[in-house]
Amino acid sequence: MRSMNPFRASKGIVSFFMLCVALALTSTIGPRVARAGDDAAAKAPTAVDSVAISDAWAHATPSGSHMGAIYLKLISAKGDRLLRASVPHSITSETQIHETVVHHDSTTGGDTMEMHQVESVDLPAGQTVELKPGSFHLMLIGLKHALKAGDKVSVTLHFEKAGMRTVKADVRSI
Ligand SMILES: [Cu+2]
Repeated sequence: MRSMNPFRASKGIVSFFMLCVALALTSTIGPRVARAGDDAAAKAPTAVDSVAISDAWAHATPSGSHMGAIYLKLISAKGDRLLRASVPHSITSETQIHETVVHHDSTTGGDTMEMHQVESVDLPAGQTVELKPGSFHLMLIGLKHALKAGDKVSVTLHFEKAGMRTVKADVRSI
């Protein structure tokens, strides 16, 4: 069972980021278990149960914005799950794992995007799972201040097997 967010937008008119922000403003997003992507590209980490985390970055946000998003790449040697993520409360009130999905509407011929909060992200053994615009992302809700290009945001990831890992996400201009 998943609850669909009522917000929809035409692809190309509203950016993934802005869509994400708009969706996060609603409170009707229902969690569901996500299936991981299948972007198998990077090398597997060597240690058992370890998860390699790379390319963590966040969108710079306009001043006054209360929403942000963090993206990164994950690869687990033996298979794992990302259970939750957290960012210090000095930066944001809440951090959620979200997924954006694109649906093709055969009636109108256009594409629509919807975003859901997910309970976890599967990390199949040896496969790169990328949190990226238009897909999985970490949604920062209730930013205390704008994220400026060049800043670094500390993000702690909680894995089912690998435990807790903290990395720095580079803030990049949109
Ligand atoms: Cu989001």
